[in-house]
Amino acid sequence: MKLSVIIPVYNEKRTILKILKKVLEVPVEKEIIIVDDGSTDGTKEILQSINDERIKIIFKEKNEGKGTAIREGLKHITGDIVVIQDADLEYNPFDWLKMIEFIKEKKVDVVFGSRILGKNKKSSFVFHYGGKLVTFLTNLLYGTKLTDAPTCYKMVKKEILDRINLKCKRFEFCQELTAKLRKRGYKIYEVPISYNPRSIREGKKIRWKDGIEAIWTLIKYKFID
Ligand SMILES: Nc1nc2c(ncn2[C@@H]2O[C@H](COP(=O)(O)OP(=O)(O)OP(=O)(O)O)[C@@H](O)[C@H]2O)c(=O)[nH]1
Ligand SMILES: [Mg+2]
Repeated sequence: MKLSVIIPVYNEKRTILKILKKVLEVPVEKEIIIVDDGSTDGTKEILQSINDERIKIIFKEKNEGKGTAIREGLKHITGDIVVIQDADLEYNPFDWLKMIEFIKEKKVDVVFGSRILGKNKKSSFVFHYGGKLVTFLTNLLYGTKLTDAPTCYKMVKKEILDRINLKCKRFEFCQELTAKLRKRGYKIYEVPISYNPRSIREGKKIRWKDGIEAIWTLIKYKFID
């Protein structure tokens, strides 16, 4: 089972090489697709200097958001299962091993990595409770029993993604994918993962407006597709 890793990146010069090194170290058959979203802080130049046949890099001219970058990345994948990896160091790619094991052993299609089940240090107040609210609404609207709906680690079989038409532009990727998986009847399982939250000062780009968009996305896709 080959894993396709999509790394959307925007202005992450401090962490991009560190996370890439970790991603390469994970002992699993994989392809790595980085989508640079018009970075202006030097990330683009760092990526341009990489010459490694294991890594495919797509450069977008202008910044259009994480969701657009992921959709671009999805056009290039050839693996059997897909995961999104942020270009910061909040998530640990070695957690994929547990997730892949779960998919293989239990013969399931979708596994989310839960930061809540993983008993990690909490993010700052707004991010922590914002995440809880999004999880609560997801469970309410889509009949799930998730503990961490907005997790970045959503591992899905490619054949299922092929049946889903995503329209997201920014961070609402998470909610659109969850909503559409559920509307097509897929059960979502969770495994505990580790999480090392960063602050806005350390480069976090998500804001309260993205929380509103997340909630709106959950409501919208309940009624349309
Ligand atoms: N392609 C692209 N990536 C972005 C953009 N904004 C943020 N990212 C990337 O998305 C990832 C997550 O951004 P963060 O700011 O850490 O936000 P987060 O709270 O971890 O976000 P989620 O995991 O998406 O809920 C990082 O790898 C960023 O570089 C953007 O405009 N375009
Ligand atoms: Mg992050």
